[in-house]
Amino acid sequence: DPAVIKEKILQKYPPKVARKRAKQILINEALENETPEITANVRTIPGIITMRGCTYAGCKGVIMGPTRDIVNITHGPIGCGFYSWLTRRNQTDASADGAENYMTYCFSTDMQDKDIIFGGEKKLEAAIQEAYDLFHPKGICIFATCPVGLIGDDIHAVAAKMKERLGDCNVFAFSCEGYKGVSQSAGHHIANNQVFRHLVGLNDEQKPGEYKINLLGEYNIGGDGFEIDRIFKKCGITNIATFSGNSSYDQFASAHTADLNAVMCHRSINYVADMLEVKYGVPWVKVNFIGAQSTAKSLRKIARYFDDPVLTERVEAVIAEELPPVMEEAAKVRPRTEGKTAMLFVGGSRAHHYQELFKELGMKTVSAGYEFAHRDDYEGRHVLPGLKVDADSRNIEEIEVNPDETRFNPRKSEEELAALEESGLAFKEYDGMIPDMEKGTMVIDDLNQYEAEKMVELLKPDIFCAGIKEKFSIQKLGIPMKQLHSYDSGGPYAGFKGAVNFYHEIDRLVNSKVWGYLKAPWQ
Ligand code: ICS
Repeated sequence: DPAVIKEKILQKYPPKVARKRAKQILINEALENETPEITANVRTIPGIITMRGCTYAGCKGVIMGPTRDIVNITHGPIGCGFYSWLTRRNQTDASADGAENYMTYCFSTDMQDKDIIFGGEKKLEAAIQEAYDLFHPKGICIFATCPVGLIGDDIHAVAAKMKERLGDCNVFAFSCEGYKGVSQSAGHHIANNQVFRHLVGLNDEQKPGEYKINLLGEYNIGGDGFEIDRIFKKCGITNIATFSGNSSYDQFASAHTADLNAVMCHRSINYVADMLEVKYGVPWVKVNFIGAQSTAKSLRKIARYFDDPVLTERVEAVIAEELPPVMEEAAKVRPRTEGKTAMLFVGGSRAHHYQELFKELGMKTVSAGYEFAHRDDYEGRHVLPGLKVDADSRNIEEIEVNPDETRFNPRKSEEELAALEESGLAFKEYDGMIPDMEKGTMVIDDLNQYEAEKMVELLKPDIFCAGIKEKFSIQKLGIPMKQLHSYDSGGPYAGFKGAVNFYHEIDRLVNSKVWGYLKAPWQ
């Protein structure tokens, strides 16, 4: 009984903490057409070992990290740069002629005590100059870490000064101090704002190709983006820019020339989707390429938008060719996975998206939650108008965007959009994770170490999915653990080929005999 489980988890806390956590632990008992309310995007209670990361991680590591030809300089102690350096296994393809790839380097000002005391601006200036002299990149981005905000280094002034001095290099900075928001999520927003302000729209050149889209919120972890691009190519869909897996400076600069934004990770990039729509007139739809059926559904969504029989036919042909063998593979694995249970605790999207792959294996997600997503990612975007702005969210800049005087160009007329909506294509819409989960399942926001272990003890799932901080504590409980941030050493798991990889990986994990030999502390 989930109510008893919730009670058992809360028992351990002091009353005040229990009251707060109770609002973030939700038993999914949605009535028809009604989603229960959860508390999200609030501070972690001090003393609790959260699964979350920091604002700098969300800005530098998540949004800007996967771009190969921008030099990303961390202004701060060396650890911040080091731990955000490719640990997420975001891949890139730099095989094209003249393509630059700086992702294999870790750039940092390596702040020392004396920089904290006397200021680090000169050191930052020197670092930008050194990076420029070595690589002559198109762009250099500067990222603030906690001490930078505390001592008051003006990274934006340094960036502006260096941009002017260098002449042919776009230098801009992010005030993404780790403590700036309650989680990584604030860093996404800060990154979205600055990329939109300083980079999107710089290249007006029309790229060749038909059916031009941007794929927003796909970070090419374990090569996911490569598989999605393979499918797009086969369908004849042109991907102008991915934000930001396998991306380049020029992709960002050209993003406003696409005719549709397909939003994969709603949490991290919805700001860019909204800004592109307001300034340039590009509509957006939600997609999900995790799960073979979801992939087919998302391709059909894109085809419906362009509303061209040529594209629709090609998309249907690709689905007819690629989907059946994937479902055959699922059917082969299913007898060994059917009825097994999973728990998914990942950042802001995957805890939802990966439930699709488990469904294809006949597995049930008994509990899931996000580290840092907002209420709209749980309950759907209809809650947006009612969201309270608190001191922490007010701390993150909202930039005002207006239609571009010369380049605003609505891709579809009001009537066309209305007709598409009528036919079932929802624009600017995301229904969130909760409505997709079965009744009686548990949805937990900002899960912590203690709760993770308690959940495993009480519900004994067949697999637990989270990140590196959880990996070994869970495995020591005798439960197989799959990292959904970095995919351990696996992937891709997106698209059609990725789904097959995932089926085999989960089959291997949940049916391994080794876990039975482990003794959990309660045994
Ligand atoms: Fe989006 Mo880890 Fe993405 Fe999501 Fe985001 Fe992070 Fe990763 Fe996780 C992410 S952008 S780094 S889908 S690629 S910050 S796995 S919300 S926590 S679930």
